[in-house]
Amino acid sequence: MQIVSADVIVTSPDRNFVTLRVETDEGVVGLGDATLNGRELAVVAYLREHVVPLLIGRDPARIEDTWQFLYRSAYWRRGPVTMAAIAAVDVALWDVKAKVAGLPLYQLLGGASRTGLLTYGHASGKDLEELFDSIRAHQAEGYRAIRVQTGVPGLKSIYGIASNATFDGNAGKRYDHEPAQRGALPAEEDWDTRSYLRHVPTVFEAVRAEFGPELPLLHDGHHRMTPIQAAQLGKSLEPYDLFWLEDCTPAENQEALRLVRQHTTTPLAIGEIFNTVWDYQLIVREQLIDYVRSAVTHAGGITHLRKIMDYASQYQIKSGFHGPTDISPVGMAAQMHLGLAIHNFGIQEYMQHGEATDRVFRQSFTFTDGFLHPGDQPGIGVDLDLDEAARHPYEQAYLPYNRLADGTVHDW
Ligand code: EZ4
Ligand code: CO
Repeated sequence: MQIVSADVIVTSPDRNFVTLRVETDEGVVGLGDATLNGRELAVVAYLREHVVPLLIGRDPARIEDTWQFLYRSAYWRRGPVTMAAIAAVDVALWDVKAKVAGLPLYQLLGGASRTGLLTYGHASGKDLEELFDSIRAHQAEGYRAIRVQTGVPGLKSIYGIASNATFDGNAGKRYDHEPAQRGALPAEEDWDTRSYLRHVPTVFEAVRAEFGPELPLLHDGHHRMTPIQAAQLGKSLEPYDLFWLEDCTPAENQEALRLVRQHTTTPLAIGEIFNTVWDYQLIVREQLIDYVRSAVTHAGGITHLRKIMDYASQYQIKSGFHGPTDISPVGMAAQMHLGLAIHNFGIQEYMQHGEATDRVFRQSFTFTDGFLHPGDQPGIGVDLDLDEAARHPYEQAYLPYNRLADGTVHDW
């Protein structure tokens, strides 16, 4: 079999998505997600200009060889743009292979290790009342684990709080929670770590008092703390028994987590902005984390994320794959198959996409009582409606950024 075409499709139903669509001489179609939130067109150019010409005529069955060829022949390794592009090719080829075999992808990855994937949803509110309503709404939808983010007194806008979205087709509807905003410039948010560190434990105390000790609770620090501040937060949250504290430090410096780990037993999750196993090398070997936050879409596809998870498994570290709405239905489906197959699955982040997105990407996964299952359609189980996709052209959108009270740019 040969690859005869590889097209990069950019569509913006509720938000921007970049999809690679590979087709073989036997008419088998494979899809891969290449969406890099706020920098989408860089991956489009990388694929169209430098990768697609290399795919034509290749044998789609040679997945590992294609991965190594794209990674090593570029010479310029790693990085979010490169790894998202390679991931898209990788997932598209796994989709083709599984369709040719007539099997859902998870069967080729070793078969199901569980009956479904435990998920967590994003509850948020600017104050406790709004937050409690949001937690109850998520429980009513079936979620059994909840991420909790709230406003901080004195800060105007802050990461993680759902608002009534103004996206086309979703106007006035809550769209939990999409930080990127359409427009020519990124939005500016404000930040004060000391206020945050004082406020967050009071929120978790209130949530435990209202919802009891059983409900698994998660929190995302979104890279804003220094190691010693992160250690302080981890300690102050210990009485509330978090499932995890996510991205407490930026962790480009993996050693930063040593200090955090020395001071707290709050479980740590990190890695949504990492893109290779080398970003995890030290923190896995020294057991400085508990959960891997990478997504199939940003960490080199099924082939590479599986290697990260195999490495992590030696140290009892589990998956917590990144699953915000900027992971497309194609990327979500791919990581559902991987999560179903690996032994060291932990939890899957899951936010529902908007209705317009679901019309562009026809999906076969199920979400029942808080558990996802990718379904049993051959391949990854997603079809792309090209006509629907064409109805939603790309719209520029940026993630926000932070400034401190004195005007200094801070990690967002
Ligand atoms: O900010 O997906 O855990 N989830 C997150 C997300 C990220 C966005 C960036 O594109 O941190 O909300
Ligand atoms: Co995060």
